[in-house]
Amino acid sequence: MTTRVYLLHPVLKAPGAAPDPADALAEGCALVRAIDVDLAGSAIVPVSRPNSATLFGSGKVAELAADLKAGEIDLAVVNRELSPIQQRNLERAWGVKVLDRTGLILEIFGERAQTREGVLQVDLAHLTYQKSRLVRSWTHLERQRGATGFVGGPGETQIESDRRVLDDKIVRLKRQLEKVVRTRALHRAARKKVPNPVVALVGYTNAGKSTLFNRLTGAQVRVDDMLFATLDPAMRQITLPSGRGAILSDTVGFISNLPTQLVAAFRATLEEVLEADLIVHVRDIAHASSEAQNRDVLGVLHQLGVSGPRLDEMIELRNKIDLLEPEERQATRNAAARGAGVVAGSALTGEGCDALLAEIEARLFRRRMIFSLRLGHHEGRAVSWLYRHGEVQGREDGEAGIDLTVELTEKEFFQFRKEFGIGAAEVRRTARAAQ
Ligand SMILES: Nc1nc2c(ncn2[C@@H]2O[C@H](COP(=O)(O)OP(=O)(O)O)[C@@H](O)[C@H]2O)c(=O)[nH]1
Ligand SMILES: [Mg+2]
Repeated sequence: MTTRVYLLHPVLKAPGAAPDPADALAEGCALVRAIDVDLAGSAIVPVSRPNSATLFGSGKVAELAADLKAGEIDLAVVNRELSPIQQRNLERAWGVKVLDRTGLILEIFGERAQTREGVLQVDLAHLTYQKSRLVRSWTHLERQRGATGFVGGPGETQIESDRRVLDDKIVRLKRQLEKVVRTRALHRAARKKVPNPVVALVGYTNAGKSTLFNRLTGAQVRVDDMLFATLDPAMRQITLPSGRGAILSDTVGFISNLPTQLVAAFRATLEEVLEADLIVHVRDIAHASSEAQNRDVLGVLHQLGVSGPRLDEMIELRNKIDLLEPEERQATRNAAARGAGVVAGSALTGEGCDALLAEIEARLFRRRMIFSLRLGHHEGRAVSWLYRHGEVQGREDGEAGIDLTVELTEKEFFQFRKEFGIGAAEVRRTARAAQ
């Protein structure tokens, strides 16, 4: 039985530029769809004066209680931060579990974190979130106790010891994280099991990544269920126009107004993108903030170390052109046709999907690229592999190892990495070779 979810998007009267409620609601829905639940309904709820105990006014709380009951809802998601008290009161009033925005995002990250580092970062964010809830409700209890003259008692002791347990866990996690960041061995081992090059979809939540993922992988049969069982469920095989295979990876999307305490966890889950052989940036070209979103994504990718030629290789899908006015749609098609690595289309109607697959194939398999890498003196087998398969254009034998500049196709490069377990992030693609 899947969990039935109802999404509530509260709109507070606030001065300044608030995001379009419809866009914000759509983003919230895409976030809910990112976890394994059934989105039964959603609503925009205007809040004229936020109630500190329940956020919504008492009439609204009662009205929503009836709606949730009628819809047989198990989980209500409020697309905004709730105080611990608001969350608890709403759970009591509605008789369902209530998750706020931070809690929802933590759920998504928890399901998606793949690397050891990603998992630890998410756990850390989760504990910190729990701890902040404890601290705040503790202050609240203390205030109550002050009012009644009641000092000490089991409540305080319990919360104090809960906090200590959380603190201990946090310290332990931080230590583990330090260790993990130093070694990438596990990561490499997992990588070697993947039989094909990996193409990662990045972009804002609600841009259409999962729709595209399902469209491109929908008709595909799993070649080896056992193999894929060990992979992220958001990774599936696709067949390119020539019949060659690749693995498509649907990553965690960028989230507007990401709570600051979740930034590290978000970046850690995105680090898998660094290991991908090719990145496809899915953009919602019909979104009012499309340009700002584009800048955000490029900025974060840059900070993660995706830059230079690796960024040049990235494909940009201008998605949702079906939502544009005919004239604008044609202009977007024309602009994409002129730009290298730019495809215009619609994951919903399927327009442009063949062009996208062709572009993926071209970038993965046809182009020869120049790679620079350093190998250890003991890695003679890897060095001779490169001489056999590629064109070695430069070699310097130094104390730290052998620096090689070699021309390979992406496919050959991928085979090399698979055979010798070298991460994509450890190699520099210095330039694109002549075709
Ligand atoms: N009109 C239109 N809607 C789309 C298109 N692609 C995705 N959508 C819709 O946009 C919403 C978010 O899509 P989703 O794939 O979940 O986005 P994600 O968060 O990037 O994975 C869904 O309601 C999709 O049906 C498109 O090309 N055109
Ligand atoms: Mg998605």
